[in-house]
Amino acid sequence: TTVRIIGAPMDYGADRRGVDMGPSAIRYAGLADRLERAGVDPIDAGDLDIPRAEERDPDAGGPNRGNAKFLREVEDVCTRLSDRVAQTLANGEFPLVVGGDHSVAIGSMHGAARDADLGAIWFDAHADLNTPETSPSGNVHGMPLAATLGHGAFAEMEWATAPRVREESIAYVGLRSIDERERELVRESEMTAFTMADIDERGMTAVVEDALDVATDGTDGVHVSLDLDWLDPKAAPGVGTPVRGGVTYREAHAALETVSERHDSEGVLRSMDVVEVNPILDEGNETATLGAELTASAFGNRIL
Ligand code: DIR
Ligand code: MN
Ligand code: MN
Ligand code: MN
Repeated sequence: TTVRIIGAPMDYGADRRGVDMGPSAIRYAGLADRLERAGVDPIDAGDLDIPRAEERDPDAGGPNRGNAKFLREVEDVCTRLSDRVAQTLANGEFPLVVGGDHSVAIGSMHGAARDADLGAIWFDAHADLNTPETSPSGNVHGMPLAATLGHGAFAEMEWATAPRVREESIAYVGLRSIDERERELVRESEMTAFTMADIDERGMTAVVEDALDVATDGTDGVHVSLDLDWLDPKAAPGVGTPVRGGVTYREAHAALETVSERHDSEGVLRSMDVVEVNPILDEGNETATLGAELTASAFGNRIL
């Protein structure tokens, strides 16, 4: 497999500046070498060109956009990212998107679902289901799944909505911080939500096997979205919105190893993103290193 590394140094979607340095930090942590050792062929396609947020007006999108900062800029980046991802797949390569904040996932999934029915596994502390109408923060990184599903104002945004991603093909793993409006939506939706409590009770491997069943059932492939705040802040301090009580270092590896085993036997993986690493908040680049390690685990890296 050829894995094309697409850097997306986007920080429009998050409040804490610095997440735009995520792609550099993850590369510096040896992403390409680790992938090579895992047995795949990495090609580093460099970064998308993304103007600095300080040169932009967060409210330039206008009032009809609701409460969603830098939505115009996010649209521009995700439109280009979607094309890059779709092109990568058309060339028979695997798109690995390295963020940047989680709003990049809108573009990754849009591109990966252009010519395929796409399931998704969402490794995240958060539900990412807010819309410009419901968001308490106005940060688009809390909205990517709502955008993909065309909720609220996103229904009119073709650059965001991916009709070939269906609710019933989405599984959350590790949820523990959900806004009030999101809680109702997750309960009412056909998405499958495995919270931290499910992991406590059943163990990571069993939960991820179930998540894989959900995301592969009736789809052509699975998108894995890895938000580093999924992990406990002790293991991954370099994120903008840390939440206590997260996944441990070893549980995280077990999860991605489970994905890779299913991929080896059934070829289920289609695309992946690794997001929310903020080197300014990190300690000795350990969160970026973990992002690189976990990606290698997803592609088959093993202890023995
Ligand atoms: C929060 C935080 N729910 C928001 N979301 C984050 O701003 O909408 N997602 N951090 O990963
Ligand atoms: Mn997220
Ligand atoms: Mn998160
Ligand atoms: Mn819906």
